[in-house]
Amino acid sequence: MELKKISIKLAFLLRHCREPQYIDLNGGWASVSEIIKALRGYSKDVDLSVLEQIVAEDEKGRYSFDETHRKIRANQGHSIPGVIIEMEQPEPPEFLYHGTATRFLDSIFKEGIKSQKRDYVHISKDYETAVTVGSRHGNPIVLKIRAKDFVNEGHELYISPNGVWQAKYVPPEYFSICYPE
Ligand code: HQG
Repeated sequence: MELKKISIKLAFLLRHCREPQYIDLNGGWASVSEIIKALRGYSKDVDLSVLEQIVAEDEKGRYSFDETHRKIRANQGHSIPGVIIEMEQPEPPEFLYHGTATRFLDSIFKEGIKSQKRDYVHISKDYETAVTVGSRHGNPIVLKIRAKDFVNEGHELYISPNGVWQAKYVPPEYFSICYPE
């Protein structure tokens, strides 16, 4: 089985799988040997070196090992309730971006940007990344978020270990439609 497909299964196990419960909620870590066992159900060739290659080559840095390589986790994107990944809260740039699809706009402007099934709303550092994220859902559109004001006015904004900005919720007063310059 090609690495891309194994990586998709790995993302499912580490971020979304409820049954069986592999994940230590505190830190989001899973045992590498358990994960290898589970992935062998899909491809009998999976071993530590395959996981090491996936972790090293993932274009978004989705996963990391602990220092012993006995534990592995997804750095963000979980839907498993209660997973706590320690995240930093650096000073944000003035603006950040959220990519979505045009069909969600009415609802987003009414309700704000919600995390939906995931633990956090994912926020991109640039317009281009946001277009890519939004395209996954249909006709993309980018919302420009007043990130500095958001934080200065008491809201929490985090950055995941692989550099994705995240918030629990973004109220409508902090964003507007962003058109390319
Ligand atoms: C939308 C990928 C209606 C929201 C990407 C989004 C990203 C609303 C969708 C990461 C809404 C949720 C996350 C509201 C939010 N009404 N729709 N009030 N509030 N939405 O997939 O941000 O490959 O959970 O705009 O690169 O698209 O998984 O989030 O369109 O970084 O590593 O509801 O997933 O990374 O969709 O993507 P998602 P997302 P990975």
